[in-house]
This record gives sequence, structure tokens and C-alpha cells, in this order.
Amino acid sequence: MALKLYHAPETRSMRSLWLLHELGVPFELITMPFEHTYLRTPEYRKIHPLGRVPALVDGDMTLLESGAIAEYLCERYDPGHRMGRPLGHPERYAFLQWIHFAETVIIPCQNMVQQYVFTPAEHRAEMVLYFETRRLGKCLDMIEKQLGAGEYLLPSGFSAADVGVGFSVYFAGAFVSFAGHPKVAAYRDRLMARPAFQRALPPDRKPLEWFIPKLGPVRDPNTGQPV
Ligand SMILES: N[C@@H](CCC(=O)N[C@@H](CS)C(=O)NCC(=O)O)C(=O)O
Repeated sequence: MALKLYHAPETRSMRSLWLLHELGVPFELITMPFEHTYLRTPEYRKIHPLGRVPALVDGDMTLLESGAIAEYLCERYDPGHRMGRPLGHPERYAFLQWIHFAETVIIPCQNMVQQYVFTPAEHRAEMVLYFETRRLGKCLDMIEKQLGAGEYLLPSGFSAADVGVGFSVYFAGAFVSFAGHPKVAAYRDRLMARPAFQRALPPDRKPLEWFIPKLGPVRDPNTGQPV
């Protein structure tokens, strides 16, 4: 099988896995626990020099960065343009913008994981949690506005941009309340109901279970305070 995805469950590589399932192309999945013992081996660092996921191998090409992988998969494996919006499509650049906006949304979440999961409680920085919650809230404001009366980010319907941003919104639900963002809440539910999303979840544990027990209460994204 030419396509090979290196993945750790419920990390950014879930974007690539979910998209591969949406596309229905055959691929080989290499799943690693989200631990340095697996991600930092000399063998894996030959594939990803930083020892991160995702990494996609297609024949003799290796591609890093979930946004680039999404663009590549759409260009190479989506001949009917169900997931992609090709060059010349009126939504091409909005599509690219949202694919990459997915990272703007996940970075505050990543910083919160660092605080809650990888920082001993006595060294946790309340100000970091406050600022990152607020930054995440501003991203949710933008998604709420974009959704308007629509179901997905682009007027033409579901695309790989929803996979990218959708993973971030899925993850964000562990940290913030969506009470002030009802369209984002409905969007998250809609995305999570997709069979391809469900197939991209780990089969052996509940959603986000690997870190939820370590978190504090969800926060209000406007005030940064626990709710
Ligand atoms: N911008 C990259 C970020 C990749 C990344 O940082 N992945 C995280 C998982 S969400 C990772 O592998 N972290 C492991 C580590 O930093 O040790 C992408 O979108 O693919």
C-alpha cells in the first residue's frame, strides 16, 4: 500500500486519519501512543525529525504538517473534489484559509494541555490558562460568525477545511464551554456524528479520555474563568 500515516490517537494526526476515511482511499495506519518512547525513536525521527505526528508517506515522499497533508490528499486522492476546492474554484482561497486556521485554534488548546497534563500542579500558570482560554474564545467567535446560517465553513458544504477546524473544535470542547457559541456547539455535534470521524477515534477508550481526568473545570471563553 503506497499511503502510510503515522498517527497518535486524538492528536493533530486525527485530522489526516479522519480525512483519509472521508476520502475512502486505502492506507496503512501506524498508530503510536502519544509518548516520547515511541515518538522520539531514531527510526521515527528519520521520518519526522521532530518526532511529531502526523507524518504521511506516499511512496518515496514524506509529508509533515497536517494542513499540507490535507492539501496533498485533496489534490492527489479526491478526483471528484468532494473534500477539496481546487485551483480555479471560487472558494479555493477561503478553503486554504480555513485549513490553516485549524492551527490557530489548536495552539491555545496545545498550551492548555501542556499546563494541565505535562506541568506539575504546583508549577501551573493560571495566567497562561486565562490568556489561552480567551484566545480560544476569540477563535470560536470567528467560527460562530462564519457558520452564520450554514452547517459548514464553506457555503458549498462540507470540505477538508471542516476536518481541520473540526478536529480543533472537537478538542477545544475539553477546555471551554460552548454556551455562548451555540452554532459552534451544533457544528461540533454534526461533525462528530460523521462515520469517518467516528472511525478516526481510538476504538478502546472514550473521547478525549487520555487527558480529561487531568483537567480543571471547563472555562468561560469570554471571561477565562471556570464555569
Ligand atoms: N503544525 C503541525 C504540528 C504537529 C504537532 O505538534 N503534533 C503534536 C501532536 S498534536 C505532536 O506530535 N507532539 C509531540 C511532541 O511535541 O512531542 C501539524 O499541524 O501537523
